[in-house]
Amino acid sequence: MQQTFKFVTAEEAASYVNDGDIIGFSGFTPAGCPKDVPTAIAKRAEAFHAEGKPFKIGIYTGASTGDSLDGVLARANAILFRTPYQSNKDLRSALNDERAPYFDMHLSSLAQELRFGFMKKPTFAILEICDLTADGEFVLTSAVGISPTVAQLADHIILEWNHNHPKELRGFHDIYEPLDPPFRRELQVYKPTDRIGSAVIKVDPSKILCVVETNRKDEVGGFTPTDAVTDQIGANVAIFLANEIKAGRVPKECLPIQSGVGNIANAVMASLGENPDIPPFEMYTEVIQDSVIDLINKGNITFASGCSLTVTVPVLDAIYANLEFYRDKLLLRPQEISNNPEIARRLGLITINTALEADIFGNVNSTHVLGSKMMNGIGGSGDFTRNAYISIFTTPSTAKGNKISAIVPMVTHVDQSEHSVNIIITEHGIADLRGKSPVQRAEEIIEKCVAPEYKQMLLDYIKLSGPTHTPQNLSACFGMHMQFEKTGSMLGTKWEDYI
Ligand code: 0RQ
Repeated sequence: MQQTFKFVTAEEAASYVNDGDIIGFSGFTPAGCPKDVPTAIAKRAEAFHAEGKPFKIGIYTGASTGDSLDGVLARANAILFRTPYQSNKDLRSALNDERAPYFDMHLSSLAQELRFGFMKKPTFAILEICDLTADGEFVLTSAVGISPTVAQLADHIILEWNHNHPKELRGFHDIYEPLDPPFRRELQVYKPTDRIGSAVIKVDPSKILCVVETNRKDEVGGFTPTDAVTDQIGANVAIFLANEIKAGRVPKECLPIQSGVGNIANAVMASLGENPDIPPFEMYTEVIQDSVIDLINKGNITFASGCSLTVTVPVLDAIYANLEFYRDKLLLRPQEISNNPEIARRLGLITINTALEADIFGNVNSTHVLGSKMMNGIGGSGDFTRNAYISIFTTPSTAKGNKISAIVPMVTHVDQSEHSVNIIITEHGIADLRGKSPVQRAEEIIEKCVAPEYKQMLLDYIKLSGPTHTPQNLSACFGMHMQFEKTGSMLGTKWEDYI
C-alpha cells in the first residue's frame, strides 16, 4: 500500500490546490467531511492573501459541512462559489455580505447537474475515507453525499484517511450512480432496505494524487434541549400520524418516514417514539440524527436509510463500539438516491420538514429571513415534499419571543408552494390543507396554528379583499414584515397603515 500511493501531510496535499480550482468534497452535514486538507487550503489562501495574491476555490459538497471546511474557508475569504447547502455561521455571514456567492439547490439534483455539465467540472475531489485498496477501491465514512460523482468527474483525487472511522464501516454504504437520460432506468429501490449498488467507490488508482492520514472526530454539534413548544409540536405530529393510521389513510404498519434537520426535527422524532399508537417504522431520509439512533435502540425504528450519520460524537462512538448491532439497521446512500423523487413517490414517504414561516394559504419559506437573508438552504425538503405521500411542515407559531409570527399573509420567499404542502403543525395544533380552497386553508391555518396574539390580525387580513379566489391584498401582504422592520415586532400591525 505505502509504495502504491503517496502519503503526504495535509499542507503538502493543499499545495496542489491553486487559485480558481474547483473542489468536490465528501460529506453531508459535518458527517464524513475532510477536515485537515480544507484547513490547510484555508491557511494557504491566507498566505496568498498576505502577499496580495488572489486565492479562492469553488466548492461543491453534499450539504452543509463542519467548521474545518466551510468555517475556515469562509473566514479565510477563500470561496469563489458555494453550493448546494450550508449552515455555518461564518459562511452564512459571508454569503449574506456577498463575499461568497452561494446558490441553494435541491440536494438530489446536484450530482446529476454536475454530470450534465450545468456547472463547472471539479478539478479535485477531496474525500474522507476509512479504507483503501491498492487497486483504487475505497470506503467512505459517515456520509455519502456527492462523493461517487465527484470521484468520477474530478481530474485528481486527494484522500483524507481518517482512522477515527473503523474499516468495518465497509458494507454500510450502497453506492450507485444512475445513468443519465435518455438511458436512465428505474431505480430498483422498492423498500427502504433494498440495496442497488456497491459497498465501495472504485476509481482509476492513478487519479489518486495523494493520501493524508488523520484521526479526527466528526464535528456534528449538539442539539438545543427540547422545550415545551418543541415537545408539543412533536406530540402534535405523532397525534396526526396516529389518526391517519386509525382512519385508514396510512396503512396500519405505517409508511417510511423522512425527517428534516435541526432542533425541531430532533424533537419530532423523539415524540414519534413516545406515542404508543405509532407502530415500529422505517426511515427513508437524508439525515440520520441522534433521535433516530435512540429510536433504533428502543425498537421504534426498524431500519434507517439515509445519506449521513449526522450524530453527535458520543452517539457515533457508541455506534462504532457496537457496529454489528447496526449493520442490518442502517444504510448510507448517495444523496441522488436518498433524496430521489422517483423513490420518494414510490415508497409513499411521510415527510416532515421545518418552515421558518408559512402563509395562511400554505406556501412555505424555509430559507430566507425577511425575503433576503439566507438562513441555511432548501436542503432536501423540496426533494421530499413535492413527492411525498403526505407532506408535513412544522414550525413554532412564533419566533424571537413572540415578536415574529411564523404564520403570515404572504411568505417573503417560496420554497414549497401551496400545491405541495399538505399539513402545517405548530404547538397550537394541526392544519390539514388537503382538499381545501385557499379561503378554507386560511381559515384552517388561522384557527389551528396561529399564536393567539396574531389570530385577529390575520382574520382581519383576509377581509381586506372582496370576494376572490385567494384573498391577498398586494399593498398589505407584507405589512407584518414591514412592521417588524420598523419596530422590531410584528405585534400591533395595523392594516390601515399599509393600504
Ligand atoms: O434563531 O436560534 O437565533 O433564535 O431561526 O430556528 O426554531 O431553532 O429551528 O433548528 O429546526 O431550524 C428552517 C432553519 C429551522 C431548518 C430551519 C429563527 C429562530 C432561530 C432556527 P435563533 P429553530 P431549527 C433537510 C431538510 C431547511 C430546509 C429543510 C432548515 C433559527 O430546519 O434550515 O427542512 N431547514 N431541509 O429564532 C426570522 C422567522 C423565524 C426565524 C425561526 N420567521 N423569522 N427568524 N427563526 N423562524 C436538511 C438538509 O438537507 C441537510
